[in-house]
Amino acid sequence: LPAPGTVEFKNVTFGYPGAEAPVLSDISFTAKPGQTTAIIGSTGAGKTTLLNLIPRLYDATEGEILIGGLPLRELGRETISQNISSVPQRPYLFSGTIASNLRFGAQEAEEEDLWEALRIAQADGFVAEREGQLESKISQGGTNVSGGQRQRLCIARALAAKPKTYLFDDSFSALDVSTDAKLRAALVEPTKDAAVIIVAQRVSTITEADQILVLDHGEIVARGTHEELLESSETYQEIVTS
Ligand code: M5T
Ligand code: MG
Repeated sequence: LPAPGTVEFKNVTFGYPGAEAPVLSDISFTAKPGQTTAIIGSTGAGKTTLLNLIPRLYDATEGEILIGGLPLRELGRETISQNISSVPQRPYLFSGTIASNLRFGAQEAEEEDLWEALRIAQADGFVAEREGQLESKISQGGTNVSGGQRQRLCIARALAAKPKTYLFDDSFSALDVSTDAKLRAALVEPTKDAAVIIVAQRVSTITEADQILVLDHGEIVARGTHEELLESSETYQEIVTS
């Protein structure tokens, strides 16, 4: 079997229930542990939809998704949530404390582990400044922290769970370029044995990725490293220069 955490798409096609045209067509790729797989493409290309198939928010219409070589459809909800952490495009905090939000996928985590996750996510500074720190209150939806803070808290939550597969949906584009770079540098060590899939808007976020998939109207139109795609893909060149 492939290593745990490996994500394989085999000829996956997906359409939303009731819609005529599929949103994803014949998608095949493998995201390996120890590697970063990036997905880039214009708005509406199907990037979020593709990521959402991995924790089974929806099931593929055709084709197959395998996690660590096992069919996703045969894995229970529990197994999926224990092994895959997803930072959604609109990250969500629920009413409670910072600690309870961070312990969502890691009930056993010690305070020290939570601080470590916050440090990696570049969120320790603003948490340290809040009255009550880890015990400071979060309102429903996280409306009492800024959008960028919410995003970093959700990244910290994903890290605290120590999954085998990380999904980041546009998690870095709300950050300024320097925080984005610091955060991604800090992520290298804690995610080095995991499969990391990053949806990005900014090319600078993904130039180091092991493979980049260029998605256009639900199809992978090119794939390769940043250097390879600069040579081979007009769509990628357009994204780089836009
Ligand atoms: C791809 C449609 C959407 C678009 C296409 C989430 C969602 C999307 N769609 C639905 O019909 N129902 C849904 O619940 O699917 O959308 P996406 O996957 O959200 O695209 P993206 O993530 O590449 O776009 P963006 O703007 O986040 O860069 O036709 O209408
Ligand atoms: Mg999206």
